[in-house]
Amino acid sequence: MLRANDGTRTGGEILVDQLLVQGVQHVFCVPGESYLAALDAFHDRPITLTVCRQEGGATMAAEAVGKMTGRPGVVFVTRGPGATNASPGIHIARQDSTPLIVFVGQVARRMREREAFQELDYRAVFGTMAKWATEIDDPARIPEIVSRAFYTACNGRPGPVVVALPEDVLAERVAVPDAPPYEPVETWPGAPEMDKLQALLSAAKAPIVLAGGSRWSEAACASLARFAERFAIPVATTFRRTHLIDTLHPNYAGDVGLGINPKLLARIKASDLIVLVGGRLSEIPSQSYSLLDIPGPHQTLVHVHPGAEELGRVYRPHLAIHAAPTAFAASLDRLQPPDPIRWSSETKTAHDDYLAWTETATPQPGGVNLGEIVVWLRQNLPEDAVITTGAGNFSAWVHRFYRFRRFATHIGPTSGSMGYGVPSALGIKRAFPERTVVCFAGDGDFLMNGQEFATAVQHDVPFITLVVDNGTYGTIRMHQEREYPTRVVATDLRNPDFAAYAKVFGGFGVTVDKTADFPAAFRAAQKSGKPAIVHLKVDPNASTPGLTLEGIRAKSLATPKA
Ligand SMILES: Cc1ncc(C[n+]2csc(CCOP(=O)(O)OP(=O)(O)O)c2C)c(N)n1
Ligand SMILES: [Mg+2]
Repeated sequence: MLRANDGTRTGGEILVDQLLVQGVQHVFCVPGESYLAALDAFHDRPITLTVCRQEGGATMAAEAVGKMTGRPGVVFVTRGPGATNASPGIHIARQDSTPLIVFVGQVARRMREREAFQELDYRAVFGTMAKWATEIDDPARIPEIVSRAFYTACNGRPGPVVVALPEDVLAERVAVPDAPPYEPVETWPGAPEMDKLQALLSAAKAPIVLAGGSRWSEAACASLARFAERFAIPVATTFRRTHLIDTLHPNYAGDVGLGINPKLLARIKASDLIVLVGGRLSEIPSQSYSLLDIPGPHQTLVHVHPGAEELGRVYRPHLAIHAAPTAFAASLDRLQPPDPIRWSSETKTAHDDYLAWTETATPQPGGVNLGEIVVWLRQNLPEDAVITTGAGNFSAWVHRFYRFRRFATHIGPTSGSMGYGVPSALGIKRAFPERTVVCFAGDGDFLMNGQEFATAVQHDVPFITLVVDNGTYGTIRMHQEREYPTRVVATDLRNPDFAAYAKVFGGFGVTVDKTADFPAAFRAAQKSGKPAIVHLKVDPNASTPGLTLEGIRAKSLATPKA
């Protein structure tokens, strides 16, 4: 490593060495002159740097790695416009409870407070979005602050940390030792809480587990599945957390998100004990806060969450368990099921309801049936394939018909941020090149971060993007037809040829306008070994798996407005 003979290192070197100590292997960035000394330190150090085309994409790629691994994703962006471009990724990490560390350039210390070139006060700008926003004033404190950034991003409810780096702090040389690596802080349930949970389970007639949030692991998911079997208890997953249990597990009851199976909704409402593990039951899974009464649900609510501040925040739980899902799941083995178990046959019905709801694609107008494509993928992709999505109605077919089998195979923004699918696929395929990675993007969604397709080509990261092109911001059109039928405004899209887009960027592109042509197109995309786009021409009238735009419009016109 580049060290001066006097034992000093630049702030940039200290910083990147500290990332190595913390076990960081992948960093995403868009370069800036504000952090040249840190960039220079990457030159000689064994961290894989992925140079992106826009900071939103870079930050989402890093966030996806954080989501997948439970360890902080790391991104470097320049000051001012770089930082504001990064904000959607920071917001996703916030809402999705993902550990993320964003290093941002800053003007030199001697220029601060003059509104120097691209100067921002990051503590103020990200104060309500990040878990912690700070600035390093002294290169000798870099190890301390980076260590704290890792602890803060990961402990309790994980989230984003923003660390601003004044240019001269990075260039200054000091002699300072590295800090030791962070150790994840586990939060265990106490014996009294587990005893109370035992008593509640023993008294329940119709219990259900809702699994969500972050701080899960493969082992925790296995423990949850074991508990589900021993207790014959149904387990549902919350919005975009479908990967927390094998969907073909006999106790799996379905996805509590947008377009929920009405039978599952009724089942949760009729349950007498809800064990909510890891999630917050926020607006989308709670069906706009209508699922449980606020603040006091009429069902008995057990809320297990790693962030103490989330317990009792919206729902007043009968039993609050301050624990990470990892530790809670590991504690489940010591609970004993009642004998006999009163709800076994209901659990079987719950899984049968899930299977029936997802078995066969619903009919759709137009030549391409997205549901049939998702069913084909679920039958043909390896179990550990990772599916990423952005936001838009196209994702409803993925939620309904894809059957996730393994932990961390479903990577989507619970925050509903468009533009997430491509950069998250980039981040995951870059960090896990052996995995098959498939991105679902809407036509609107894709072009919010489609520039990162160039990053995929540059770094040779061959994931496959399915661009679901219905020529509209379909979700908003759906809302428009419901609220203001026939008054279409600002939702039509005139699109490029997305297959040609892939080709001119140096990737593989193919267009599909008939469902039957999809398998061959997908295989050709795989065979190309290149980043690929399969351009799916979908009928705009196919609004959701269960509704057409025409149907939504007709219903709205027939309903007198209050
Ligand atoms: C960053 C961002 N901007 C705007 C929205 C609002 N929004 C939600 S869905 C949607 C349309 C999505 O269009 P498209 O990607 O084409 O998917 P479709 O709904 O047509 O399947 C919009 C504009 C959002 N969720 N995120
Ligand atoms: Mg669309």
